Amino acid sequence: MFSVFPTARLRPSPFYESAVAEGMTAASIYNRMIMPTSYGDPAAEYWRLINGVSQWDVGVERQVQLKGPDAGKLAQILSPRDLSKCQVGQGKYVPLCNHRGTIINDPILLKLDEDLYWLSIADSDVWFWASAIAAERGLDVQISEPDVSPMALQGPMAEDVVAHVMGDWVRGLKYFWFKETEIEGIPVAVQRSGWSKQGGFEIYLKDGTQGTRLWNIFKEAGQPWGIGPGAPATAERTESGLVSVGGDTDDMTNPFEVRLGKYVDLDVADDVVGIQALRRIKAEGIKRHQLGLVLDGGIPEPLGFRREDIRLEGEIIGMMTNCVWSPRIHANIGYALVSVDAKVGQTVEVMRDKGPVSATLVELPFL
Ligand code: THG
Repeated sequence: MFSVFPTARLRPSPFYESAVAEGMTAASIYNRMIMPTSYGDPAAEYWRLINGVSQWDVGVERQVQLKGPDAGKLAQILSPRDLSKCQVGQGKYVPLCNHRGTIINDPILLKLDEDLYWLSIADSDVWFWASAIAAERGLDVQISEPDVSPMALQGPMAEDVVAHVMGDWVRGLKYFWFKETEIEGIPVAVQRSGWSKQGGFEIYLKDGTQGTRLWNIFKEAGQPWGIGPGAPATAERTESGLVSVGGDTDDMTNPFEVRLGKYVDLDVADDVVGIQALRRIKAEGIKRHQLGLVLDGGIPEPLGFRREDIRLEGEIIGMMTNCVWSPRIHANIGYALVSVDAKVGQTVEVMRDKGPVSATLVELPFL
């Protein structure tokens, strides 16, 4: 057993004390913060997400705020997805690419006002990136990381719990749309979103001193539905085909390789970062693609510290980027980032630490 001590550098989330009180047993680092990953009973946590409602400390999903006359302009320059029709109160899933078309983050963009946006980021320093691009392009926009921290409620019962606390209006929220409001005087934004395909909401806390209070309001309200703690779930997200940028991608991965091409609009303006490279990649055709893997063997054998090579007829054709036991498929499943010559239905070998394991390439998502 070892302890982790939050510091100014390894920043605690406003829900950190709640996570510890709930019995957190494992955590990861994300955006230089502690992200709880387990509460000691993975099976219970998984089935609660699939059948009930699960409460997550995802304060690590930091907001990069763009504010000022050129905020909308900067948002569009940062993302190859067309944002011209995005309305105030709407959110959109937007890949961010560098000048080579490599995906460097995949935030949810929230348009709070005509001159105010948040990028709810995955694990990389978008604050630096946005500041540098804004300065180089001479834009009139302030970039900051505001005191905003999401808490997720995920699972088929999440809507009942959130409606019980907030009112039935939340049932009418469309996917990724949000509303700024208060809960017992605590300022929040409520959005239909979350990193699972089981449905649910995220409550963006806008006052970091109120984390424990907000956590407990939902914990108490959720008791009739059997609410309990959980975390972004590797098994569920893999079954559901969600991409983890930085995990499933490397420093050469473009959006087309990992099934994110539908979030790239090739006819956005020429000043969008990476768009020239993305047009070229699209025209030339991709060399790798992301497929699912179902591995032989009946016991859970997750990925270790490294990505593992995949071989087809003795030749390395790519790598397995994640691997997890699926309680619903009853197999170890994972993602392959492999040559486009590799096709669904083929049998490959994954070079695991204990030796080669046979696996079948399948279409994503699994479920
Ligand atoms: N919520 C919030 N911030 C986040 C995440 C989140 N920041 C980090 C990370 N997650 C960002 N990445 C994703 C990846 C996928 C989705 C959301 C955020 C997602 N995708 C759906 C899909 O792929 O099926 C729907 C996308 C669509 O079609 O619009 O939900 O979870 N606040």
